[in-house]
Amino acid sequence: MRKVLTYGTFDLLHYGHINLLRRAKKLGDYLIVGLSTDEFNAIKHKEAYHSYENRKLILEAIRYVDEVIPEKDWNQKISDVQHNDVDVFVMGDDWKGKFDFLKDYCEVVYLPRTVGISTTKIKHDLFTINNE
Ligand code: C2G
Repeated sequence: MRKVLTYGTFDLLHYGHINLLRRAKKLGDYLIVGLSTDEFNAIKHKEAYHSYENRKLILEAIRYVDEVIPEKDWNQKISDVQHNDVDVFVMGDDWKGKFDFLKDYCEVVYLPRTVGISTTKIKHDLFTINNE
């Protein structure tokens, strides 16, 4: 079984996330998502609308996702790859080059981001609509 691993916050789930997860799953047979905890989001200077538990609930309902594990810090990726026998690590290409150190442990693939959508854009647009 070819195992794929990706990470993210996946807040206010949108089609950019789904495009990423669908393409990531196509690279193997089993997709693990390292979901950023609320505490790790604070380290990433991100504040998710949905809690970790609710973001996990949503991700686990997606047909492409086989398993969700917590992403608690920047330094767990090598051990995650090793402990889960991961063959392919995947991220959107806004992260291109940032995780090349994982090439010693598995394949590393950066996929083109979906243009025109982001959680930040959703929040901004909703704020604008409600304050016009
Ligand atoms: N993504 C995408 N297209 C978008 C928006 C997001 O392909 N329009 C991808 C990102 O590149 C990432 C994944 O969807 O691979 C999740 O995005 P975020 O939830 O924003 O994750 P991020 O904050 O980038 O966290 O250790 C890695 C970090 O946890 C990544």
